[in-house]
Amino acid sequence: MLLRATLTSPFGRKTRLAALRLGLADRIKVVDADPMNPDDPLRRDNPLGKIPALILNSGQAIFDSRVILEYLDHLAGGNKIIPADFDARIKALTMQALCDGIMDAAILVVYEGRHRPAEIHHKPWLDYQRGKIERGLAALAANPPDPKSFDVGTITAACALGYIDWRKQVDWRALQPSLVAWFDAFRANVPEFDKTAAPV
Ligand SMILES: N[C@@H](CCC(=O)N[C@@H](CS)C(=O)NCC(=O)O)C(=O)O
Repeated sequence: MLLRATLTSPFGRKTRLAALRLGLADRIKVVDADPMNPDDPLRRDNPLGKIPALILNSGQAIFDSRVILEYLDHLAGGNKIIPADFDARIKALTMQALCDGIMDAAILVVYEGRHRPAEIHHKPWLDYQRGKIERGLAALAANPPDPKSFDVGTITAACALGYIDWRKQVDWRALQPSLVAWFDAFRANVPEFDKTAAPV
């Protein structure tokens, strides 16, 4: 299978981390993708031009990261990163949605700097996105999942914190100090997490 992604994408990291931890990484070749390049096959495989996209051996392309995690869970036998128990499943999926939303807002903050000239950066828009990040982090800190659990919720929470650590859209460690212990506990429990960090 091919995974169209970059090593810096937090959504790509969700899928690389899950594949590594589930013992599926050797079945997946990561191919660097450039969403901005109209000639990149990414747009053929995902009309939205977003990464990650997983190309199955049949040629079928699946996206987004949530669907890829569902697929990896299925390949690994099920009930591995998406709990079979209904209540646990809804909880994990909601945690994933919360942390995907934090990452969406964090990416928009980065894109404002990357894709728009400095003279038209719009502070209210950046504040609006940072508000989502900060409220999301507060919600995560108020009700953190078990850091010993490896599921779509904790995977996404860790990838969100790792991404904001790197890009510094907000100072999450100062805003939510209790999450530092959570993050450290997850990293200790899941050594594969640090192995999937963006190269420096
Ligand atoms: N909901 C998507 C979000 C993916 C996403 O936003 N990926 C970013 C890179 S981290 C991207 O491809 N951005 C390019 C664009 O939005 O055109 C997922 O879960 O995979």
